Amino acid sequence: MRTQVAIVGAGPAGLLLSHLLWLEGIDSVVLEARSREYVEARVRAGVVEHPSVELLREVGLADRLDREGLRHQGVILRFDDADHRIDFHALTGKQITVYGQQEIVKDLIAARLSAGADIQFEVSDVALHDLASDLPRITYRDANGVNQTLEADLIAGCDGFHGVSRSSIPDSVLKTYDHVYPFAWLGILAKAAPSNEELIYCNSPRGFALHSMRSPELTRLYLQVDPHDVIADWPDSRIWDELNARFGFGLNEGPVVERLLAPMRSFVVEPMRHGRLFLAGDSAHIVPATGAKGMNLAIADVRVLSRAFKALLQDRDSSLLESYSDTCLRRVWRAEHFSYFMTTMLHRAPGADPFQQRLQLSQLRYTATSTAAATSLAENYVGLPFA
Ligand code: RFL
Ligand code: PHB
Repeated sequence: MRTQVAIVGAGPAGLLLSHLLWLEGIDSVVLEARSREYVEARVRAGVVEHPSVELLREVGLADRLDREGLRHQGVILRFDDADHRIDFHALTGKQITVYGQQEIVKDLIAARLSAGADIQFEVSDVALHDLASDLPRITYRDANGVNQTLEADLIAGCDGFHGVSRSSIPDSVLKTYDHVYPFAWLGILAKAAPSNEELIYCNSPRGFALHSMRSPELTRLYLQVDPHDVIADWPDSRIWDELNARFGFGLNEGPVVERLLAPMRSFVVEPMRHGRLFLAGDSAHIVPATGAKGMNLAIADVRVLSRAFKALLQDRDSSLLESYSDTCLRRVWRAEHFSYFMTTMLHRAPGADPFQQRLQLSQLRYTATSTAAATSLAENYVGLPFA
């Protein structure tokens, strides 16, 4: 088998890249380890930033997002038992859209399949070969257990943090930046009406909590927990008690339909390329979820990558591919900084001394009361313009 671009991973990065290439008349094949049902049901991101929404609209993928997405013009920072609203619209003229990542994934899969795309689900033993040559290829076993070889001009590694693409690059080629936080997030999806119209990021003496949502009937909630906790430590009653204690008011409660534990990590590899393999999204970088940037970065990466692939394949111009990694890393490091800032401002680090706690409170008060500080948070949160 041969294609122009082989894409490993059918998350937001891989599927959107395949769509953007198709719009330019470039063929791709997407290889995905999981089933279609699994990737369409995987609950993850919720916040889509302004530039991501504009891009999805431009490329014909936002009909349902525009109908069902919830437009939010601000978020609440809650500390000292009081709400402090950051008014994105007043500060930046922009807003965010709350629309589940798995809805974007469903929309992308539907659009790709109706255009006749080749997305192969449930593949295994994916291995990348000859990346430094002009004839890279991927071997894998298809869903029927048959061994296959896919040759391509270019390979996009969109297979997330635990994928095979990044680990196919020799260690000596990559510089890795890694920071692990001393806490994790316990997330739940509950069949309950949201308790507030907007997101609430809450810094309480008991730890961080976040109130988000997916629809007028579904609330998404997160708690800062110990990274060694397991889900079994958190029966529903303990989750609701802790949420109510941290927010300081009674939330609307309902059956918990989904739960997860997510470690908090910052991670970047440089460069996001080796020979004919280009990394995009979580395969190259991870941010703690407090800034709501991971999926948005994946979208920004493949916007740059699709243009660079087109320049090479159609115009024989390699300059955009040469600068791909540097171009993406500028945005990645801004998001890394913003996510670190939000995370350290809002969580209680175990063992933080009173001096650090006073600094944190001062930063929260300054952000909530200074137009300059609030604007900085707002412009990063709604998403800086694409370069
Ligand atoms: P994904 O979504 O992980 O997709 C990678 C795909 O590759 C497949 N795969 C393989 N396929 C073939 N062969 C292999 N060897 C493979 N190994 C893996 C996987 O099955 C999968 O289908 O990466 P992508 O496309 O780069 O997208 C990144 C986003 O998923 C991620 O950054 C976001 O979910 C992060 N995130 C958030 N991002 C936002 O922009 N806004 C948010 O509000 C937000 N909230 C969140 C989040 C992530 C969270 N968790 C669970 C870590 C909230 C949470 C709790
Ligand atoms: C979510 O709705 O899942 C969500 C919202 C904001 C974040 C992270 C996750 O910062």
